[in-house]
Amino acid sequence: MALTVGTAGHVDHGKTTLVKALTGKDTDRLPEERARGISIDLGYAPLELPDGRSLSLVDVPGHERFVRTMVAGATGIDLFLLVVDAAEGARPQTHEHLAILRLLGVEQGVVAVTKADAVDSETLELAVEEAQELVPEAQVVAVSGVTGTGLGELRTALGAVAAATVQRRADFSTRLYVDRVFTLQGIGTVVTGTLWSGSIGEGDRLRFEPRGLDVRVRSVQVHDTPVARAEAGQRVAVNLPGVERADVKRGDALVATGAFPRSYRLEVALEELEPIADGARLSVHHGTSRIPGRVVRVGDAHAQLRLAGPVVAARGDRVVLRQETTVGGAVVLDPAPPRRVDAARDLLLDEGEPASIVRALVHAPVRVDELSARALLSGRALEDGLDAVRVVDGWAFSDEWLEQVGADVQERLRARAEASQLDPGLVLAELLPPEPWAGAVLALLPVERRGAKVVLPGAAASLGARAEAAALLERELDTAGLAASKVGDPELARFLEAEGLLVRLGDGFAVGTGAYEVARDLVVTECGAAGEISLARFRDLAGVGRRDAQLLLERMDVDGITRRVGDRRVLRRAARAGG
Ligand SMILES: Nc1nc2c(ncn2[C@@H]2O[C@H](COP(=O)(O)OP(=O)(O)OP(=O)(O)O)[C@@H](O)[C@H]2O)c(=O)[nH]1
Ligand SMILES: [Mg+2]
Repeated sequence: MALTVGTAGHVDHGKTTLVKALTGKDTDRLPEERARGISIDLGYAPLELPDGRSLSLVDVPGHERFVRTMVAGATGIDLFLLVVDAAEGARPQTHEHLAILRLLGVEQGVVAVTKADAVDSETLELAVEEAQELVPEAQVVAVSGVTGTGLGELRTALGAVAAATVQRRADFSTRLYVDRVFTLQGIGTVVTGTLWSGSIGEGDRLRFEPRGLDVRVRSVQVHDTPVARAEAGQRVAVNLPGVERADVKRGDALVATGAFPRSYRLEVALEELEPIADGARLSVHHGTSRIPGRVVRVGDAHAQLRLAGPVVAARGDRVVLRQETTVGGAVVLDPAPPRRVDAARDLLLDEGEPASIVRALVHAPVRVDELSARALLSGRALEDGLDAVRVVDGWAFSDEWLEQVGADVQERLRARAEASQLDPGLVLAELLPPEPWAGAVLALLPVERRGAKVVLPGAAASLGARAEAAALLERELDTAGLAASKVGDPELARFLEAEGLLVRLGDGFAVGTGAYEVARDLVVTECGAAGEISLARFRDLAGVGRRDAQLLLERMDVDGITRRVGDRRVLRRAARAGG
């Protein structure tokens, strides 16, 4: 498991000197850094430990003007190496860096009281005591970057802490925040960063967010050594052909395509060092980026950060909030929340239970793959969370939502059944909104699918109050014989036809089923003898008026018995064969 250790501490307290003493590498490589004798940008070096473990070391600048850079370096680290000058003791950026480490959740580390060679033993002892008070949970080691005193003990201490540290965020897909971009002659653009999660290998297709630029990885190095695949926690340099240097900058994220949302809002749990007012404007430091933002407070402990630019984050990420100084930090609850704030939802998200998170999110149906693409849950946590909901066809539905929709749907079907006992069903489009999940949810609702219709379980069409009207109509049709009767209730007509009691003709007319069969036999017989039948001939044979004869013949056309040829009809082949 690869771990990264980051320095911290006040300007000039000896961080870079100590890094060089530990690793042999001078990370102050910029001409301006050399000229001014202070660090300006982040420096990187591999650190080999006595137990064979190798760590990545990030050296940060201590000057108060470069705290922003320190934060960018510290977001990717697992352990801290806090450096305190034995003569000076803790100074403002000692405290601020320590606060930032705590806000970022970097709780494991070692304190080096350095420049031990420059003070007397009494002063050194006092400095060590003070450092121990400042960071009670960490081991304090007295060292000198110049004489090398204490370096062995410091390495051992770092090894012990590393052995006890578990890498965070390992669950998510590939994600690297760019801290450097440069061009190498004949090679092209290279970006570097700490790989937060996932892995990066030759040939991988990844995406730069938030700009949405698709790239292919040509080669990968870890601390200047080529590797086939870099793993989470490592310092990685990625060569990207076809990418212009100007296309990418510090703060961008190199991620698995579609695995993380791009958002202008972060829903967070606040950690305040100073009171942060509703509406406060501040800098939001996330990954290696810094984005201006505004705080919308939600309840006592939560907030929505509205950002001036897009951010690519995941649930559980830490951010640092700064104005002139560091005023607080926050833990991301939802990296792409709806704009409308909801205190109850924030509380649920903050509970951290996968089940309550899924419930908070699945207030409406959500695609399962979207839950992971929104960087809210992954791996085990996602599986656990999905146990709390119902999943059909890749859609997740919460029990609460299902209950509500189920009640709603039953209510509508009940009303329909009352209004229309003859046809108590509704088609899907009449029952549910035209959403992509409408088909999937049906299986979870207390309803029955019957053909194209949805009905209440066990519902059957019945005549109900219309039974009397039906009996009347039947008698009327009986008396009318081949003459067509007008039926005032089309639904009833449809129902009785389905029951085999009548045959509907055009214009709302109908005849009894027996009468229709008689009429059909007349036609078939006549056509058998004469080859065809005219309207007038049929009218005479049936003994009905012209209109009724017409309606009967048209129905026979529809039924595929006859076919019109001019003003006559002939039998269709099927009817001929059958008749
Ligand atoms: N005597 C003595 N001098 C030291 C020691 N470590 C650092 N120095 C001196 O202290 C000064 C600052 O050292 P740096 O290592 O650049 O300090 P830094 O913490 O990296 O400073 P920034 O990156 O600008 O915050 C330099 O002049 C170093 O030579 C030490 O152990 N003993
Ligand atoms: Mg330095």
